[in-house]
Amino acid sequence: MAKSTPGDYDAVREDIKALLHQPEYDDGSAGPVLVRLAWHSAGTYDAETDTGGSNGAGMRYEAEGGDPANAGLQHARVFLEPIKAAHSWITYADLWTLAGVVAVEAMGGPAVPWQPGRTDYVDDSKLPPPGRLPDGALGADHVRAIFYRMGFNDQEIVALCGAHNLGRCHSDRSGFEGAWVNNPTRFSNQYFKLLSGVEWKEKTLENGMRQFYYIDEDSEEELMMLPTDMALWFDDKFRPYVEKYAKDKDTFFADFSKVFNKLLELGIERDASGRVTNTDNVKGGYHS
Ligand code: ZEM
Repeated sequence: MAKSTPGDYDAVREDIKALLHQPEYDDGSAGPVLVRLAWHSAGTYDAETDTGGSNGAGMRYEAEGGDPANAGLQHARVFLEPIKAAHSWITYADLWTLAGVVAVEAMGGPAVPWQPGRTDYVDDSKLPPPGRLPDGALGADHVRAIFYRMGFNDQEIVALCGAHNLGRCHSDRSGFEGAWVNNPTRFSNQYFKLLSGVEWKEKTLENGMRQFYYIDEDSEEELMMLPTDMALWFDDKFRPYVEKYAKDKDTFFADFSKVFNKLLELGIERDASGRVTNTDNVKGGYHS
């Protein structure tokens, strides 16, 4: 990996793309876990207190990184270390979010607008408390409480959850097991097609976790849904968006691009030229 001039984000993008291929890792790709890293780095945002979010890369610290919801994301951070070593000028907060958007596009998804300027400066006594990320075992009320807190509406929630086209659950991380779709390294609207199109049955794993399953007729592969995924289908206000995205891949891609960018910008303040103005990242009360 060649060193780069500060600000050469294209060089960083190229190096991220080159590391996505990981023959020894899940489905041969680091892509899905990098998307999850970007999401969890930002998904702690609380609009009311203007705390959390991707600014500060707080997951480097035990207080945030040790949230059980973040189990397994050390793999994603380790994948990115050689990139940080070669391009030491990029902040972790920018690198983690950029890796997510590069991975989405490289796996066949939409281009997602991305702006740099996040800081790694964080007052570690003010890290977001554990419990700000969603719990897959719960239902629609919980999903709304978590995502409304960040400032998203129902349509945006459904679009964001379409990221479950990618990757899989690991019993040693979340306790859930399996992938949502047959080809979990290809970004598509297959998740919505399956959610709306086939019959899901509930089961309890040996570890006591409840999830939903469907045996794909062609591949005979068992696919899964979390209780929160099923909630998007059972809920009268979420369901129309699931149906729309199942039928219309282009609309899903356009909406996902917008909302993933919005997620990664939560808590980042910019001036008219796009420069980040809150690089001290110390305001707000994280203990409310
Ligand atoms: Zn996920 N997600 N997620 N998610 N997620 C998992 C995996 C992945 C929820 C959730 O509990 C889980 C969003 C929303 C929500 C990804 C992206 C995005 C796993 C499995 C769980 C349990 C973890 C494991 O065991 O490794 C819940 C409850 C959500 C909302 C209600 C949003 C929004 C995402 C991005 C925009 C991705 C890519 C994965 C796959 C990770 C991997 O390692 O393969």
